[in-house]
Amino acid sequence: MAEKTEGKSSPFSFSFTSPNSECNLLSSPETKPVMSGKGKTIIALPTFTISSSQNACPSSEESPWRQVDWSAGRASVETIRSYAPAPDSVPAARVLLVGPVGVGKSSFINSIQSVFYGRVVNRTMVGTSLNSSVSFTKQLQSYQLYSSRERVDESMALVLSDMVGLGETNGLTLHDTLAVIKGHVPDGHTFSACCPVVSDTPGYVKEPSLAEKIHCVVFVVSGLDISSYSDTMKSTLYQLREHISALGVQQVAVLTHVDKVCAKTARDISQVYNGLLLKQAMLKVGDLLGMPLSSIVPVKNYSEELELDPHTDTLLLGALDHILQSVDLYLRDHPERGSAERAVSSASASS
Ligand SMILES: Nc1nc2c(ncn2[C@@H]2O[C@H](COP(=O)(O)OP(=O)(O)OP(=O)(O)O)[C@@H](O)[C@H]2O)c(=O)[nH]1
Ligand SMILES: [Mg+2]
Repeated sequence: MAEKTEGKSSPFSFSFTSPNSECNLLSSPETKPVMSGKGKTIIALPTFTISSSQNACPSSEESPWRQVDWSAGRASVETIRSYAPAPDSVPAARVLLVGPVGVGKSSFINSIQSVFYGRVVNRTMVGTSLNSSVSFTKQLQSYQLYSSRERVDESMALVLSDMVGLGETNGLTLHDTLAVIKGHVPDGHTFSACCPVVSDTPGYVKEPSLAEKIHCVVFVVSGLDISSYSDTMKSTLYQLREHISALGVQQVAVLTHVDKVCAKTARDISQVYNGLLLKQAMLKVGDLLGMPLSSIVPVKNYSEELELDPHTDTLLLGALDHILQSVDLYLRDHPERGSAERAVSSASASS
């Protein structure tokens, strides 16, 4: 049981109750003593072992640790459907999904598109390669989201870019990823370890405009693999974070496969913020990427369903809202550049 010797609060000082019958606890929680700077606060952090066969879901507090309006539903769809990037900036928010192979990057795009389409659709190719360490997605592919099924010629002001996954031994390089973020890489480009993106690469964009650059990078990580990444992968992710931060580009992390982490959440997605296992998985994502918990959002992608589920939609929309807020922050921090570029392009258009 988590224990605190002094009444000082800590983000980690949550207590948990004994597992109830709803949540088959697999292994007894071990406790890890943690000491604060001057040794005044001692907190026992509960650690659990996640088994892939049965997923332990010890309940946390009585109330969820993050508040979600599960009834917002269609109202949120309408709000985000009419999203427009900060006035006077770019025609569409451009978001890149980055992450290890098979974590659900392509599925996330399909899931978001499904919410606005009103039924489960697969715009991106989802699957598994024969060699599971090789990414199924091979190219940079950008999708401007359709705003609905009915309004066929209307698109949203949002482009989600899918890309090759980061492999343990192969896959995307840091150099090529940064080239994509800076807007140099043409859509449809097939990545190859032996042919890094250079200025001679066909379609190379020499001077990308703000509209062509990535405004927010979404690190996608799977709840299934969160404890098993190698040191090489951890170092790749850290390096990426450092370089992307140096570019001033906003970043968000999305934790997928939450249904595989916690059985209670698998049955009812609205339980996502009630279980300790998911909170712990999100803390691990924070450790892996060096990100605060407030930058991490959990989702369950549509993977086997044919029908939409309102709670799954709400979680996906919450993640998208978080991403769009980051896009707006980025665009607000780059106002002059956008205005200058438009001034140049309108000048050249009128000459
Ligand atoms: N249960 C569950 N399955 C998921 C989820 N997200 C993705 N999947 C499944 O995970 C597998 C891989 O998903 P993809 O979307 O192809 O993953 P990716 O990151 O694009 O993979 P690569 O392109 O190979 O790098 C597919 O079988 C998906 O159906 C999720 O949240 N829950
Ligand atoms: Mg993919």
